[in-house]
Amino acid sequence: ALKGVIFDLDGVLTDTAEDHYQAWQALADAHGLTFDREANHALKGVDRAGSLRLILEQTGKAVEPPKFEAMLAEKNATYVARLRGYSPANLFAGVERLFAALRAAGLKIGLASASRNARDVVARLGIADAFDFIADAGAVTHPKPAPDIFLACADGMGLSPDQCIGVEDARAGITAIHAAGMVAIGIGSEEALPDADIHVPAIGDLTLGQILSAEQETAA
Ligand code: G16
Ligand code: MG
Repeated sequence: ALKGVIFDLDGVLTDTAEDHYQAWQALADAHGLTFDREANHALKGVDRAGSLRLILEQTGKAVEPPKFEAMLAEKNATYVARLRGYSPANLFAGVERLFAALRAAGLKIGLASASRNARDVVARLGIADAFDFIADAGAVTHPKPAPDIFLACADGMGLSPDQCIGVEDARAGITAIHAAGMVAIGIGSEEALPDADIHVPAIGDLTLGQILSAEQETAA
């Protein structure tokens, strides 16, 4: 039976996905790398180093490790500066209502973000205390699309993977949820997330009823 729901952060609970994009765009512009909003889709849910590798591949450019590390730091500095403006007003509509419904149903709530800034973001959003467990992206071996962060989150909540369901807005994240043996709820269109088990346009549209029936359909 379902015992826990594990949420992605960027693009699911708040719109940091846009700030990640703007920070990568600024880095690309400063270094003459080929990048735009379209190319950014491939980066969603992908960790920091993996994202830069993708951008460099697209440009057909290689950089030495010290320069690579410096570019990661530069992107993160831009991103962190953008986070300073974050407050509870940046929490997507409907998140608190959904969390309250999950709690009332006795379900645990977990966070499985690829972001090393995740703790800071949820603190700024005012929801740090809403989670039974926040998985540490810095502590897992393989980033999404590997299952590690979702498995670590289930484990941290004291649950087995088959007792959990995952919520994601990125293809890499949906793949990670499935690799962890969990049902995957996609926030976004069927075109954007062809592998998700069910789709809702935004987190505010997701109900406890949908979560429970998604779990049952796939378990049957
Ligand atoms: C997020 C974003 C990615 C970002 C990654 C790492 O993952 O979707 O675009 O590259 O975190 O973030 P940071 O550079 O802050 O460590 P998620 O899993 O929350 O969607
Ligand atoms: Mg995301």
